[in-house]
Amino acid sequence: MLDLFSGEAPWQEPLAEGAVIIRRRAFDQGEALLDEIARVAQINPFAHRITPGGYRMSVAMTNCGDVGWSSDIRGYQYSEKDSHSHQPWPAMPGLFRQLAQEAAAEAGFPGFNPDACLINRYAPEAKLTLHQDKDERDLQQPIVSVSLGLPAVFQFGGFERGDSTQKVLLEHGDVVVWGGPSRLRYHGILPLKAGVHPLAGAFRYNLTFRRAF
Ligand code: MD3
Ligand code: FE
Repeated sequence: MLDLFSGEAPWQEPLAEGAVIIRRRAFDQGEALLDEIARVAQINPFAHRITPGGYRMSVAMTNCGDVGWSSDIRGYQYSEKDSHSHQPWPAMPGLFRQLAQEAAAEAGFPGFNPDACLINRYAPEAKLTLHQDKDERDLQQPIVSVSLGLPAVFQFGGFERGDSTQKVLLEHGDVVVWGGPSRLRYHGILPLKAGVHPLAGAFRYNLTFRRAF
C-alpha cells in the first residue's frame, strides 16, 4: 500500500515534480537550530536589506556559510563577504549542514553540499513577494528550506509570474526540498500573521540551504 501518512513524524508530502515537504523533519532539533540562529546573528545581525528598486525588505536577513546572499541598491548577489560589514559570514553550524544534507538525500538528492545558508526572519506583516531563485551557478542543485517558529502561508506558482499558485502552510520543523523542475518555480510568503510561538516568540525563521558557487 502507498503509505502517504504513517501517523508519525516526519512524513513526506509531494508538492510537485522535484519538490517534497518533509513535515516536522526538524521539529526535534527546533530549539538547537534556534540557538544556532541566535549565535550567527550575534556575529552578523539580522538586517532589512534594500532592494535594487530602493525598497526596504520587510524580511530581516543574515547568512552563514562560505557564501551569503544580500541585496543593496546596486543589486543582489552572493559573495564571500557581507557588503555591509565587509566581514566574511559566520561559519555554517555542523547541525545545519547535517540537516540539509540528510533532508536532501531523503528527497532523492544525495551529495548535496551547501556553501550558503540564508536566514530569513519574519515579524508580523513581513512577506516575500513572488520571485524565482536563480542567482545560483548550478540550478541542478536543489534548495533545502527549514521553517521554524510561527507558521506562514507559502505560495507556490509556476514558471511565469502570472501563473496560478497553490497555498501551503509551512509550520515549525517543516523541511522542504526544491529540486528538478520545481527549482525554478515562482514562490513567496504571504504577510505573517501575528502570534506567539513557544520557542521563537513573535517570529518566523526560515533557513534556505543553497549551492551558490
Ligand atoms: C521554491 N524563502 O529565501 S522557503 C528565499 O520562507 C525564499 O523565507 C521563503 O523564498 C521563506 O528565497 C520560502 C521555500 C523555498 C525556498 C527556495 C525555493 C521555495 C523555493 C527555490 C525554488 C523554488
Ligand atoms: Fe526564494
